[in-house]
Amino acid sequence: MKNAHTDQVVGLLTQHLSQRNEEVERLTADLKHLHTEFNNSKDNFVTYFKEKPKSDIEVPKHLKKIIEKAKKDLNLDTKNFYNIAFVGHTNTGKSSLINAIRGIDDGEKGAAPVGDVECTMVIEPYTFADPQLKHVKIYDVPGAGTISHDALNYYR
Ligand SMILES: Nc1nc2c(ncn2[C@@H]2O[C@H](COP(=O)(O)OP(=O)(O)OP(=O)(O)O)[C@@H](O)[C@H]2O)c(=O)[nH]1
Ligand SMILES: [Mg+2]
Repeated sequence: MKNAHTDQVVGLLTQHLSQRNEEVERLTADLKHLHTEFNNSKDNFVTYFKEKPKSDIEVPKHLKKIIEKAKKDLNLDTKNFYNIAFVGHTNTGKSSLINAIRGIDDGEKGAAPVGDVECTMVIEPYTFADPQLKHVKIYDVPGAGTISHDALNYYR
């Protein structure tokens, strides 16, 4: 009787373990897939940006003045760099996203400051340690919808 009971318990445990194993195998396959996708995206990113821009940006006539001012104020070099800005409402994760893309933790030296209260106060450029991305600058921009940056003017 005792043996039959033990056999039953062992049987149930074996079945449980086998189900868990299948789950782990499924998750491992998913992770591998995500890893491959991530690497492919990163390769595409690097391939696209590794050479400097072929030409300077084309500025529509009516924006020439404002672009010239922005270039001067931000020391913006559109001939040698791809300049990418992250804009959006405050507290929506712009700075966190920049840190993630650059592969550094929030709070690490050189990371964009991250926080729950209006955090980024001035436009700040960030570069990549990877020499293949030496022609890319990403700009962390203050968020909209605050007293200092009201949403209407911000998006304009
Ligand atoms: N749950 C969750 N929280 C996030 C995510 N990304 C960022 N956060 C948190 O959201 C808060 C604001 O993140 P920031 O990256 O500073 O947001 P921001 O858009 O740069 O904010 P401003 O500089 O004020 O414009 C922080 O507490 C982050 O930890 C996310 O994907 N999910
Ligand atoms: Mg920010």
